[in-house]
Amino acid sequence: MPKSMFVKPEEVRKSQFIKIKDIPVNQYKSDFPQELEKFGEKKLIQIYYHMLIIREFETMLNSIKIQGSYSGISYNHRGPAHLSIGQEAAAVGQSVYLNVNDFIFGSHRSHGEIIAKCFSAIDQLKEDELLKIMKSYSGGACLKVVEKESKGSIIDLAEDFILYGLLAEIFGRDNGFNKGLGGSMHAFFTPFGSMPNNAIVGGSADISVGSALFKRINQKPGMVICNIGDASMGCGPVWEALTLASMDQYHTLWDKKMGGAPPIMFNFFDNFYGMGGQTSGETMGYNILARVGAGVNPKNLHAERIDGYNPLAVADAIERKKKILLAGEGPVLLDTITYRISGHSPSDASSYRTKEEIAAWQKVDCIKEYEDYLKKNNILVSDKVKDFKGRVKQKITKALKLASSLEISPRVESDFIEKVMFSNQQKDKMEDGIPEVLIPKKENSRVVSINFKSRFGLDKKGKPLPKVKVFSYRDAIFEAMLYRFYEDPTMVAYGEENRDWGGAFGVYRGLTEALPYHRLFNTSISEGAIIGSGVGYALSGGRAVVELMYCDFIGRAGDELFNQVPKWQSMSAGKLSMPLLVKVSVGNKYGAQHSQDWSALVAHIPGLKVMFPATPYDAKGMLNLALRGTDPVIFFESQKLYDIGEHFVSKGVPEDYYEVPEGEPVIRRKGEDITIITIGATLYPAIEAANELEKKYNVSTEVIDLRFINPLNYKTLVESVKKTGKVLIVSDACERASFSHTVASNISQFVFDYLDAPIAVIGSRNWITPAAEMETLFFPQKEWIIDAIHERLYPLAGYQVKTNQSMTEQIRRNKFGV
Ligand SMILES: Cc1ncc(C[n+]2csc(CCOP(=O)(O)OP(=O)(O)O)c2C)c(N)n1
Ligand SMILES: [Mg+2]
Repeated sequence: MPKSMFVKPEEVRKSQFIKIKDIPVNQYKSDFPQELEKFGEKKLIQIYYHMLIIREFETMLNSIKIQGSYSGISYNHRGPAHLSIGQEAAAVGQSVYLNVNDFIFGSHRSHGEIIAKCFSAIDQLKEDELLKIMKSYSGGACLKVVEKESKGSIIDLAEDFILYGLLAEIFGRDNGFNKGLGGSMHAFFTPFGSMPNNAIVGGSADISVGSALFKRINQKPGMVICNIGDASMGCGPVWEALTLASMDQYHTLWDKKMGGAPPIMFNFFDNFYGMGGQTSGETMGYNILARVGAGVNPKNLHAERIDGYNPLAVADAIERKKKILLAGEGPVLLDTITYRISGHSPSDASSYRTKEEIAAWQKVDCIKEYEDYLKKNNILVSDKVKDFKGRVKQKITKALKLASSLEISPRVESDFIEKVMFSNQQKDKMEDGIPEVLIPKKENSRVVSINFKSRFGLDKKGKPLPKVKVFSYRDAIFEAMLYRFYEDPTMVAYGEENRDWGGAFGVYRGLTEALPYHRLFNTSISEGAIIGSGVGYALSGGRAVVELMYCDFIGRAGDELFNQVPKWQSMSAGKLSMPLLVKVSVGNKYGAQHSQDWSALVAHIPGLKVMFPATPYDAKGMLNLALRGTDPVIFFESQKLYDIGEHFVSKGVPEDYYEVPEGEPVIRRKGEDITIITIGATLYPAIEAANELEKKYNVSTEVIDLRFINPLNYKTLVESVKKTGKVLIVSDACERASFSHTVASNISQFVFDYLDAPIAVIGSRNWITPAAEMETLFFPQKEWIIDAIHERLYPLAGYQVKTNQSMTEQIRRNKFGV
């Protein structure tokens, strides 16, 4: 809690009632003369036309999925198609008042939203702007295909471009918006403000908040809409996103000039169903979804239920809410009721609803009702309707013809995916500009105190210097953070206790005095949204450092870490980059839920870079490397190391900027007989073991600190093993399925012929972490390393084991799962 805000007992203990304001439900009143004046005839007709396009696009896909053909063209689409037949008015009405700078994120059911947003942009942009976008997108490949077939205007061409690009994406083709790597549920087209759509229910919520934070913090124009379904209101990350988006601090603590809260609208396309679960009445308790707004902030999130079967009611709401958002008074919640006539997916037999219910909604079909409305008011005539329908059918048929042909629309080369797993760029700053800071670096109190510290951690006799005198691992991280904050104007850091507290474990102490609130802030205890919003911030163009405090809290941000952070660069075929650093700290002393090294979990996920420095030199050099890159990095720290000084680089930790070469393990101690590979803090017991082996048994041990988990160059390891033939790998992670086993398995395969014995893996016991006083039973100790070497690799003359590290014991432990 900032000291500037006083929690007054007499205030908070006062007796009172919370008054909740009314939440409007379907308050829009149709008034044609007014609507005509407001939208103009052309726009009113465009709305109709855009709805028809979406309906036909989805009808075509339905026909392809169910019958294998449409309009005489046969095609077998093996992938998904979550259709939005019935929901067109909600999508088209939404985009009427959005421009290219306004972003929409969506769900698995977003073909309609993509088309609506892009067609609206086409109507707004000038012809030369449209051409420029189409010519530059994927080197003009998509344009070349549609150009051949299009004889109409630039607008006509741009419409074909969108329909073809989207369909090619759905069919997994090189000319798709994301070269077919996104597919139906993840298609998007950023030049028109159509941002990533997410196959994880509610997945877009926190990402959208991050994108809105990017706009607010970097003073970018426009707003952000998060389109999600009514059932996603049951998802934890959605609640976390609502919380993060409505933190008081945007008004109480952030500089007024920033403009208030992030401009985010949570728009729930409320079709009353999840897949088969009925939200209101069965799986949720909100009765009317908009009610939820009342629970989040005193403004009820400006919540409203609106009639998403009337495109003009939707457009009206967006126009009103946009003003609120741009004025920094958001967030906004919209409960946009709609109905999907189509099944959840083409295989859905609609066993959970009656034919009568579907028929009742078909009777008030949003396109038919709107068509009748325009006809009644003499804006549309039957002949024109026929023309439109003919044109629409022709356009969709053309898109299908082009996208279904493997000759016209091939797939990407087989090695393409590998090329886009990482962006691998180096950028000092994500955008030009002067970073906003509060004081010159040299005036920072921590910088001043660091000046009095020794940048090497050992005295002349090789003994560690007292902690207060030494430049520590913690200081190293601080220096790298401070450096990049003063270089990259887009860089922000946030998480729990990031500001006044000094960051988890005091690592950020000194940053608060250096940075304004909008660059360094505390968040709600919302691990999912902390990481997810980091994804949105990074893919919108900024650099973010987000923090999980303890590694154990990875579980709370599972989807974000496993599905969102790693995948958007490659699912966008490299069109998005992800300069996002996730800091996680491996604990000890705090027992079973605060002491786990889960490096293996993230090592398993393609698309993440994973680093684990064990020394101050590496902590600074690796963080420097990560903070100049454009890829997502999971940066492990160990609480056993925060106070430690530099023991290995005798010149100490440089004051100047430097980077550690990516993926390269480092030899900490040279040796000839045995190789010990360490991950994280086990470097230190390994060095102790190596010293003892040398001194007492004349065994020469090479100790290699892995420091990188992914990417990882095996060259140094392989060379060492070729020399010694004996390997032990040790880390603080529980032994079973640890990353050490991956390294062991790889080395065994790479240099099997050189090995004298099977590789020994030592990890923490496959237990809960016990109390601090009992931790030596759990974490690998020097003795375990020597015992394992004696038992499995290199019998030591006259040695008596202290623990049982034998193979028989390993077999026993496995048998009992411990
Ligand atoms: C986290 C997660 N859980 C479950 C699913 C499977 N699933 C896909 S769509 C869906 C229903 C979503 O309902 P809603 O959010 O209302 O969107 P709608 O499908 O109605 O558009 C479910 C359960 C998923 N994709 N992600
Ligand atoms: Mg739904």
